Formats: sequence, C-alpha cells, structure tokens
Amino acid sequence: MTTYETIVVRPLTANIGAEIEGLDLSKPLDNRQSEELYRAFLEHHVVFLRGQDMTPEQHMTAGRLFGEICGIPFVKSVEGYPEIVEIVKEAEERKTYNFGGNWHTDMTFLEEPAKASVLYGLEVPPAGGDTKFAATAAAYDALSPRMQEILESLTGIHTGGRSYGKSGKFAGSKTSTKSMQIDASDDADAEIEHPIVRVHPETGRKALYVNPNYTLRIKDLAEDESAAILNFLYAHMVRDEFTCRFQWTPGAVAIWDNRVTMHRAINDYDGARRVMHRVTIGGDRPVAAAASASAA
Ligand SMILES: O=C(O)CCC(=O)C(=O)O
Ligand SMILES: [Fe+2]
Repeated sequence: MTTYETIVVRPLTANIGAEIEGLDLSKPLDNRQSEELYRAFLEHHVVFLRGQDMTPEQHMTAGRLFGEICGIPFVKSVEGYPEIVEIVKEAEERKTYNFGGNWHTDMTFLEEPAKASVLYGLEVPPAGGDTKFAATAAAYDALSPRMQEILESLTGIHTGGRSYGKSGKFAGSKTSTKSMQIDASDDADAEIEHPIVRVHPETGRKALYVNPNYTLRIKDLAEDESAAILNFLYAHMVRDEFTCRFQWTPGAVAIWDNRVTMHRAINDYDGARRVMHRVTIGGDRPVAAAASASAA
C-alpha cells in the first residue's frame, strides 16, 4: 500500500473500497491532491467521499479528473446537462426493477466501455439503498493457475439487449423506473466481444471481465458449457471477501474503476425516494491478457 500526504485513505477491506477524507470537490484540487485521489482510485478500485456539495458543473469537473466524460446510451440525461444522468427511484415505485440492480460493470455492451463512473448521492433513503462493489482482479488472482490460463483463451459476447433492447426489462409498459426515461432500442441487441480476462491498462493487473447483466455467452462454446462456466464465475466473483458495501449518506460520492469492478444497487428501500447523479468517463477497448503477454 502506498502512502498519502494530502488526503486520508481508509480502506474498507483489503481487496476493494476506501473512504477518502480531506477533499472538497466543489473547489479545484491542486496537482498533489488530484494525483493522490487518482492513485487511491487505482489502488482501491472504488473510492468514497462523504459530505460533498457540488453543482452539476463541479460534478463534471470532478469527473474530468479521471478522463473524458461520455454519455450513457439509451438513458435520458438531466435537462440542460447532457453529460449527467439522474438515477431515481420514487417512494411509490415498489418492488420494481431498480436501475443497476443486477451485478454489472458499466456499459460492457459497447466496444469501448466506460472507464470510470462518478456517482453522487443527492437524496438517499433513511435505511437501505446501499451499493455493493466486487473486485474482479482479486477474484481472478484467487483462481488456480490452470483455470486462469483456460479463461485467458476465452472471449465473452456482451449485449445491452436484456436491459435496453425492445424486449428488455426497461421496454414499453414493463418500464419499471417511471421516474427515469429509458429509450429501448434494437441497437441495444448488438453483440460485442470482449476478452474474459482483461489487463488493466494502467496497473497491468489481470481481471475477470464478465457480468450477469450484459454477458450473453462465451464465444465458441456450447450453450450449456458457456452457462456452466459463467455461472461459476458469477458466484466466485461476488464471494464476500471480494466485495465491499457502501452505505450512502446525503452528499456522498462513489468513484469506481469499471476495468476492475462490478457493482450492484440493492433494491431494499421501498417507500423511500433515492436520487443520484452519475457522470461517466469513457474508456478504451479492453485488452486480452493473452494479447498483452505476446505483445510484451
Ligand atoms: O444507484 C446505484 O447505486 C448504482 C446504479 C448504477 O449501476 C450506476 O450508477 O452505474
Ligand atoms: Fe452501474
């Protein structure tokens, strides 16, 4: 673990998550502060800052510390702020599917999925509504070398169709989040290939890169073979020791690295309203472990 001089970093677990103290994201950060925040993000995969009070512009400025902002396909943005998406569940929306409620990594249905997401809690339930995060590099490290090798040779097929397609869970009258506008589209059904083990472009760590929300199957395997391996991985990746859980307070911010994490918004706050703003940072095309080994 590295040391920090301008911020206090309190890890939640050894594998994933840290609370950061000493930063006010409504003010410009100096170079050392932004370097240390970025280093904590790489080291802990998701960082949390509490008690922030940001305008949408300040939220975008904080996002740009991590790269270039991109939109979220199919999900309507905040009026006047095309780079911010509002994630809302109203108090009266009971037992419906909540946005981000299945384990996933953001936007793996794109060729160049999101690098990072900066989620800002504006209105949070008095109880419940936590977000869980899973460390996909730690999950990879815990596999046997032979299993790692087998997985490195495999390719996953991803699609946004099960969420955003014409027969996806947000389509037509099935749209559960009446507070959010989601435009279901056939475009979401495109099938995109990603390596099942990707190499982090900055840290070089290998991580599992499949998720139950957007991964459809494993390329070139029979349906039942693919399902068996994916189901094993999904159970393995969310073992307690690879996860952390963040309890939101108003003004809290979570910044996660989509290249080495999955997350899930827990839908356990019926009767309460929850409002979040998300800024998303664009990423590169995932690089396979096998490709990076032969390139090295
Ligand atoms: O609402 C949350 O806690 C997370 C929702 C989600 O999946 C996201 O913002 O990417
Ligand atoms: Fe998400």
